[in-house]
Amino acid sequence: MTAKAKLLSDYRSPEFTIDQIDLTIELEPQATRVTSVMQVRRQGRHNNPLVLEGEQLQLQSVAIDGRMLDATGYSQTDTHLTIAEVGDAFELNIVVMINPQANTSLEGLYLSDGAFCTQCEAEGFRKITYYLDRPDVLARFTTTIIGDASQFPFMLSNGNQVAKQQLDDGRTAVTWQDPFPKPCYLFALVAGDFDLLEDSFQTMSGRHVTLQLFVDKGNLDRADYAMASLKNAMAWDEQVYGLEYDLDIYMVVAVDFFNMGAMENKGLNVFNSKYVLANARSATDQDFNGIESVIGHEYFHNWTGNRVTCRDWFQLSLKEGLTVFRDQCFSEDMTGSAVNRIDDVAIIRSHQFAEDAGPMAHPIRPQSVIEMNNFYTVTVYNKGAEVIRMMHTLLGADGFRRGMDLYFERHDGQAVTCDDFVQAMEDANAFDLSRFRTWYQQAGTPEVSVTDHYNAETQTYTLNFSQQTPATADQSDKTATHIPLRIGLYDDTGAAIPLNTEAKLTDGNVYSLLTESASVTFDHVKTAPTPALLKGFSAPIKLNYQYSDVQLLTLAQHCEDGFTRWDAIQSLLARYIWQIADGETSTLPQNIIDGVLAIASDGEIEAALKARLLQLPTVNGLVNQRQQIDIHPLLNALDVIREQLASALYDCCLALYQQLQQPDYQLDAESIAKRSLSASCLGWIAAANPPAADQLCVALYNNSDNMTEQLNALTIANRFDLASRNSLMDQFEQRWQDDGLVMDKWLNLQGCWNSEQCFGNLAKVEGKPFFKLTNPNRARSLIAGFSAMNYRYFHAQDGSGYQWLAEKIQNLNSINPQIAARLINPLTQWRKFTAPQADQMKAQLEQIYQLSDLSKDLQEIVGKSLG
Ligand code: 0A1
Ligand code: ZN
Repeated sequence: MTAKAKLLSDYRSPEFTIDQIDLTIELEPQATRVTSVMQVRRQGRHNNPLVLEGEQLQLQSVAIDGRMLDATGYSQTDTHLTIAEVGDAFELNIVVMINPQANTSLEGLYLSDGAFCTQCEAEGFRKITYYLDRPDVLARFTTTIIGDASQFPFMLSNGNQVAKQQLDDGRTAVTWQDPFPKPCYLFALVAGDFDLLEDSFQTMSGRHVTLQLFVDKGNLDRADYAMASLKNAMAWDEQVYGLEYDLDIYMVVAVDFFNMGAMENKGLNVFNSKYVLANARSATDQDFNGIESVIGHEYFHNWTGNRVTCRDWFQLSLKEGLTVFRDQCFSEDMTGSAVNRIDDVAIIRSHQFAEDAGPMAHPIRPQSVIEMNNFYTVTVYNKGAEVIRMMHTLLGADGFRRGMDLYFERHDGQAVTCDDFVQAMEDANAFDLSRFRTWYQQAGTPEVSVTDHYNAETQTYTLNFSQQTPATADQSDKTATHIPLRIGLYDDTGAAIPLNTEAKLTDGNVYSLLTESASVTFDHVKTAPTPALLKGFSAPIKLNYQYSDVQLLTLAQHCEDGFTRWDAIQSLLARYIWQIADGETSTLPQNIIDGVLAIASDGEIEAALKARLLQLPTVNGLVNQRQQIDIHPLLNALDVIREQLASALYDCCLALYQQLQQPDYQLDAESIAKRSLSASCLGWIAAANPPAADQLCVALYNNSDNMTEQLNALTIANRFDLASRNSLMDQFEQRWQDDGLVMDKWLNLQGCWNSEQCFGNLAKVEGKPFFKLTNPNRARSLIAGFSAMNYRYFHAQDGSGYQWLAEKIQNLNSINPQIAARLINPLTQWRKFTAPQADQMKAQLEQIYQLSDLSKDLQEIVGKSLG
């Protein structure tokens, strides 16, 4: 059956609402009984029947106000239960049976390594019982869980535990009550045996909140960082937004089988264990950062998502864009470093720009959706966060806070739209955001082209801007949007020139480009300047200005804005990578090599920033700069530049590497920065002198006691296929084979092994006992390691890389459609590539599209890619 799209423009408010639901869930792996008692009310004047959503449910009984309905009283399809004759207010009692053990989609109620667990966002509650499964129906939930307490010592749900009793048959019944009305996507249930880390937090008004972190048995020594991050997040939200936690208990459960990062269920967050469990021996600095940001993210959702939720799923960015922005600010404040911004921008440029230019292009507020799970995207999340950040830039921190205050004052307890959010920002600041709203309607990456003119006589400097958004797969006509450009001018020595202009600049020299074209003139400019036009990446756009190499070197060496420095080097290197790929030149000019070397040896540059400044452009970032790519010449050009720079940087990097060694492991910002720069140096050493790097990798692997350094050694041995690569990989496997989360790192390295042997190797790795396609973390590590990071072999000339991925997708289609739809992404980009790659990729997609049981998730994505 071909799936049908739902449209934002078809939104209608619900015909019925549910004020209260009392759920009783009797746990049994293959036959769980779910009884729900709902207080239902008709909304408005109509005589329509009550239509409830429900999937994969075995209906046992339906009763209204205590009266059983026979089969003539209702009708059922695969997806709905319709009850024709209902009053204006009534009690509806429904009993269904479900099979959690057979649920490999990890949506609804399922088993994660023996523990019961739910995932209801976006539309998973309908796999638990019949319901009005939409976010604008807010009910008070009471949940009674019945099960064997010896098997499931912890039976958890949202809110506060209000009762616990032993039943006559030996089972235990635990009842939870959530005082806050909520949409069903925030419902959660967990039952299992865990180790518990407990702590508490005193809120700014003096209330005590119990904090509980549930982890798999034996993992308590990996739970402290998550707990500390939670307390930091709670304090941060009070300080920055005046937002306090609102229940007496906050629970976090870490599970091994989870499709995404984590889920903000009210009072009971469920986390992918990857974003909870960490200690120095088993986790990298990057893992710790990920934990801090995801713990923060889910906590911040309590206000931006739960207290104020979405009217419908098209408004997903209302909660996600805003909450990503909040977690990014939180991480920036915790690390106090400019490099967070660089790393956030890198995600936009490598991944979001690709989505915006590809078959799945959609605005941050999509207008048409077939499978909602396909819209948990970098566009909705990360571009959504950039859109919120632009409002923050335009309104300033105080103005943004005023807008947030008004938003909560107006909408606490409601299900609202993105427009309601923008309206609050606008009203609180009397700031016109009418043009700005385009960001919610238009897909595609705006391109701003800039020319300039310096008049030495009048000492004036003029910048001419024009903007244009290319047509996207979903929309052809685009209008001009509101683009904040944070500008700086620099003289030849790199000194900043004060900005004098009649044009209106907001706080921090931000110019609002509102029309298709506009000009700004600056006075008292004594020499022709070098402009920085998008400081801090003030808008998620592509900026075109014909910089000279010398201007870019000036910005790279002197600009006070870390992002601009990084961006300048990236632009310079990208320019020559393309020239080499196109056969226009074969070398990097000496002044650029010298410039990069000057940065590497500059003792003033903070280590974390230096590590970023020494990065080569990513393949994805480069691919996003052009319409069509001949991939192998591009990869070869990157190798040429890498080798050239490496031989120039070798001595400097070797010296730096030695200086950066730390006697013992610490997890503070400075130590992390040193490890990151040290890894970057090791990479350059490996590119210049593999045998020397091999020795260093072996020494680093054997002498360090922390995962960050060991994985750095392994990553470089793997990327440069150094002599010790196989023996280090074997050692690692021996040591960690029983630890799935750690083996994810190894699986990922196997996937991106830069070696001709990688194909035979993949088959071997798939046969390992710790590799399971049913576990999303395992599947993603190996599959995305290969297809999203191993460019040379994924794009192998004979198409075997594409075929390998297509086989995995076909298997995952029936196991876990959501994961299949994510992992197929590299194939869907086929139009970007020249022949023969494009045809080979397309052929694989066509085969997948023929599958008889193709999921809705894949139908939407493959259909759009081929369409
Ligand atoms: N709201 C969660 C993300 C999430 C979405 C869907 C899921 O399963 C289908 C799971 C989690 C967040 O933003 O953290
Ligand atoms: Zn979120």
